Amino acid sequence: MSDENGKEVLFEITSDHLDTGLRGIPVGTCRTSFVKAKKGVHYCGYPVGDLADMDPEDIVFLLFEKRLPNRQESQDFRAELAQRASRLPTGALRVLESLTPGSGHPMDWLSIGIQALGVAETTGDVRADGLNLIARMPELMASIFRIRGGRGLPEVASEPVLGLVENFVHLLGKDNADADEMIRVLRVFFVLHMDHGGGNLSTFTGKAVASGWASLYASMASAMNALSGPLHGRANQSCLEFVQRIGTSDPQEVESFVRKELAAKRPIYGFGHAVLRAEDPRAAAQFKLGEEICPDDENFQVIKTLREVAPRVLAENPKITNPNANVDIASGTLLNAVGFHKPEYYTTFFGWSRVTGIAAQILDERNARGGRGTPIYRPKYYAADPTIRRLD
Ligand code: AMX
Repeated sequence: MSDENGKEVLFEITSDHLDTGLRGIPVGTCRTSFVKAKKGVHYCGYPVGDLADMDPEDIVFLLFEKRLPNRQESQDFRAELAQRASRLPTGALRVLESLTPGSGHPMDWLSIGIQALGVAETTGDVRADGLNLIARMPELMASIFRIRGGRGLPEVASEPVLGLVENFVHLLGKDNADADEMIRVLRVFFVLHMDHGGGNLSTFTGKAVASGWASLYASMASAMNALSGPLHGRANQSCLEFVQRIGTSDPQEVESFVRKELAAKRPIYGFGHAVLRAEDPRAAAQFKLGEEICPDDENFQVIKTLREVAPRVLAENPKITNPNANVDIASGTLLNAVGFHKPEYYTTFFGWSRVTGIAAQILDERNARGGRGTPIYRPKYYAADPTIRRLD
């Protein structure tokens, strides 16, 4: 359908769309990724499941350059990231030392840490700032884990040449055999969570703030604050807590637990999605990894049963548009199985990964319209009283 000027009509807006959180309303275009209702997220055209086992650095390159690197480019890009990480203004991380260990949520620390890095060094070049932040995230993440846990800044020197995930694990002081499984799980987690279209709350927030020409760091800190909410990124924390409450992998007992939760009007964590209408391929990729890493883990047994039982029960309610497993069903179980036993940190892993997609999208919007950038965000609100409704 076209309007009187011959422009394609994408969406008809009625008063029913007001106060629905912009749900489904077209806003812009996204060059890094799109989400298909049945097939999930695609990064620059690649189904995310096909990328899950690749080097995270190559996926960072993909989201920035819109193509995978060749072997030489891959090596050069890793070297570039290592070089950027070596210029970390380490004093910025000392801001975290002024916080009381154990206080607040780790996502608050992540946001403060990103802001502090921005205070120490913002170039104003969005690409450089984005890549600097990506390069510096492993040290920031490890510092949050250590300082918030009361152990101070990492005792070992950062070794960015190891790779983003590998350096983080090294900075945690885990250079033993357990580190290999930790690295394996984190690498897959990292790739699967890097981007998810343009309209999810944290990405949208980051781009909205950046549209006023706030710095990349300020925009990213805002995005992380958006991600911290329990309806958004913090669901991965809630999901493991939920799985641990079930405490059995017996199908009948799991079904009865699910029914009781629904009767009590509580969510069945790890199921449902705003956009997807099938099982999330990111869930499938993590189940596959779990079969290799921790097939006998108690929580893994529970989520395997849940994956069979919950969709059938949820599908009995016609209001639930997607009764299938989402990305959060397995991530907490895998992280717990390889040694990350505190669910409150799981959203920081999500945030760490998402920094890449958000930075790449902010860069794309800054470069839009021949370099003039996407205009400052300004959706329209109507007066709540219909008698005085008019355009603002
Ligand atoms: N458990 C219980 N109720 C559910 C449900 C679930 N897993 N999934 C959907 N519903 C309910 C909704 O709460 C809504 O109820 P309401 O009409 O009373 O408000 C109704 O079914 C219709 O919901 P919907 O249109 O199918 O989904 P939505 O876009 O409103 O919600 C989501 C999507 C993810 C918030 C929801 O499925 C949910 O709460 N899931 C459980 C929590 C979870 O796993 N969150 C992580 C999602 C992945 C992510 O984005 N990080």
